This record gives sequence, C-alpha cells and structure tokens, in this order.
Amino acid sequence: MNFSFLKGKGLLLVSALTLFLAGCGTNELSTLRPAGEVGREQFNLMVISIIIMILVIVVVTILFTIAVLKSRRSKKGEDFEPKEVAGNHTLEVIWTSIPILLLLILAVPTVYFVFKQADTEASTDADGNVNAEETVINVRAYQYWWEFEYPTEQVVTSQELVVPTDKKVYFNLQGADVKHSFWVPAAGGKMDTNIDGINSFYLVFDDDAAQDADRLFYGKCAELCGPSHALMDFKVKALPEEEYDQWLADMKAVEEPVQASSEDAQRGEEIFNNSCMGCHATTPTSPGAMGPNLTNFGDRELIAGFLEHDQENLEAWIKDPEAFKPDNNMTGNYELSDEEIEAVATYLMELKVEEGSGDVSTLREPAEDEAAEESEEGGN
Ligand code: HEC
Ligand SMILES: [Cu+2]
Repeated sequence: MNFSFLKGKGLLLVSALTLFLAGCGTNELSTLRPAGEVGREQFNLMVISIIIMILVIVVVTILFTIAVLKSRRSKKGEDFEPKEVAGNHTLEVIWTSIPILLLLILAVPTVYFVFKQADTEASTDADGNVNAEETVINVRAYQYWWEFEYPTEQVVTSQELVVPTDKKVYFNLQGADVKHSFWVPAAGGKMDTNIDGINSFYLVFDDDAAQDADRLFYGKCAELCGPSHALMDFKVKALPEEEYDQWLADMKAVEEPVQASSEDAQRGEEIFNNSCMGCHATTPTSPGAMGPNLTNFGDRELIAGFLEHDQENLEAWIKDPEAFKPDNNMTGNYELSDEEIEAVATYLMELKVEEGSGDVSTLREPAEDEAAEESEEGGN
C-alpha cells in the first residue's frame, strides 16, 4: 500500500481528522463514556484487555528489535553458528506460563462480570412472577421499532423507553418477527432479542450521567434485521425516580377518548379511528395490534425513532413511510388525501401525557386529579 499521501497537506488532514474524530464520543451515545454500573464494568474489562494487549505488543516488539539488531550477519560474521535452543526447558516454561497468566488475568474478571450482569433473580418473586418492588420492563423488538411494556403497571409504550435513574432496571427481551439486538451503548449491553425464548439482563443509569446527557440516551438495534435496520433507533429517557413514577401515573391516567382540542384535530381523530386504529393504540394499557402504541406520541423526541418530531415530518411520514423506512409494515395499508393527513397529524401531535408539555390542559385534568390522589395515599 502507498502511504505517500501521509505527507504535507495529507498528513495535516489526517491529524486534523484524528483530533476531530477523537471528540466523537458524545455523552448519550458512547460506550467509552459509560453512564452506569454495567457500562462501567464492561468499559473496565475493555481497558484490562487493551492494557494486556499493549503489554504483549510492546514486549514482543522490543525482543524482536533486539534480536534483529544483535544477530545481524554483518555483526556476527559469515560463519557464526547460533546456540541450539530447541527444547530448552526454561524458555518453554516462560513462554507457556506468561500467556496462561495473562489469560487468567483476563478470564477471572470477565467470567465474574458475565455472571454478575446476568443475575436477574431479583426481577421475579418466589413464584416466578414479576417482582413489583423492582423496575422490570418487557422489550419487544419489531421490524423496525420497539415496544416497551411495564408489566406491573399495565403500561405499554413504544420507541421511547422511560427508566428511573440510580437503580437496577431489569429487561426481558424478545423479538416479535426476526432476531434483533437491544443496545443502549452508554449504559451497557448489548443483548439479542430472540423469537423463541426470553433473554434477561439489567442496566443502571446514573443520575449525573443522565443529566449530562440531557436525560436522553440513544438506543439501537445491533443485529442486522432488514433493509431499515440502521434506522431502528430508540431513545431512553432516564428520569429521577419520582419523575419516573409521575410519568407512569400520567400514563395510567390517560382517559379514552382523548379530547381533541380543535375541529381539525377532532376530524383527525375520526380519520385515525377509521384508518389507523387497526394497527395502532392510543390507550396505554395495550400494545397496538401491529404498530407502535401512540398514547404519548406528542411527547416524543422523534418520529419513528429517528425523524425530528414536528408536524411537517409527521405529515411526510404518514404520506409515504416507505420513503423513510424501506420495508416497514405500515406502508400501503390506507389511502388518505393531503388534508386528511394534515388533520391526522394535528391530532397525533396532541397526544401528550406529560406534565407541562404544552397545550394539554384538555387532557391533563383527570390525570392531575388522580396523580394527586395517589400521592396523598402514598403519604399516609
Ligand atoms: C398495517 C398496520 C398499520 C396501519 C394501518 C397504520 N400504521 Fe402507522 N405504523 C405501523 C408500523 C408497523 C409502524 C412502525 C414503523 C417502523 O418504524 O418501522 C408505524 C409507525 C407509525 C408512526 C410512528 C410511530 C412512532 O412511534 O414514532 C406514526 C406516527 C404512525 N404509524 C401513524 C399512522 C397513521 C396516522 C395511520 C393511519 C393513517 C397509520 N399509522 C396506519 C403500522 C400501521
Ligand atoms: Cu433490528
């Protein structure tokens, strides 16, 4: 290979790029900036193995250089016969025991943490039911979106996973169609979502790290699952425990039917009920039949996991989802005019459950009353 471009301007460019790319690890995305216990343990394992590898490379390089320099023919002369060392006992013991030692240094912590991180016993009680004391979330992966169920709360949401910080969050992972893989790079993982059988593990999200990441971590599908695999992203909203509880209470308090605020939105709701409800759900208790639960769609950061969340993008998505996510399962199942799409989008943007999330007074009243009642009960 020709590295002559590594001179002058080329070298400058490469150095600049190196510096630039070194800044790539952002708080919410990078495995190299772990945001919790599991991520940190995995990061430390990487550090140990890298240190060992560097050590081996350095020692081997030094020995090699010495050998090359000291044993040159020009130094030793034409007739030099090196000493016969084949079968040398001492040498063989040295080069067998050092690798064994290094492998042990690697293996002991690796095996320890593999078992530690797979320990999800606390997520179930003695009868094998979900332990209501712990945060347990069932994850279902679909081509190309994510569903999150809070089994003890009877709450279902999609695309945006909400978790409490500073405690273990247990995940039961399953794939609905093909094999996917659940990965929140900053917090740890990844783990496959298989179709047959459930994989379980836990993650921890530190509150400081969550704050640094504006409370939003990236999640990804890490197993090639079809044409839109690369767009199968999700967000993790990591909230302090009280706010997390509040979110659950808000979700549970959503009333059906949600009152659309304007004529446009009301018309949108009708269209939605006719054309879209067959696949989607707008109540928090059940999954959509074939598509994401949209109960809190208006609160989302993104549309379909990756598009900026605004009316314009939403209309474009409903008009032609195929243009954004090839091979998705929504395409071609309804026919709407542009005004109808605008009305539906207006309606969907109003599906908000969170406190202080804009124009939600019409939706919020029952929710607030119930949440207040609940916290009173909790205080007794
Ligand atoms: C055949 C089932 C089906 C029908 C009918 C359907 N959708 Fe979907 N919808 C899906 C699926 C599947 C997805 C997930 C696509 C993906 O991300 O791969 C989706 C995704 C969406 C999303 C993005 C969701 C999110 O969580 O970000 C919106 C918004 C949406 N649909 C709106 C609509 C509207 C509005 C209609 C009616 C006009 C509709 N859908 C009809 C199956 C359907
Ligand atoms: Cu996938």
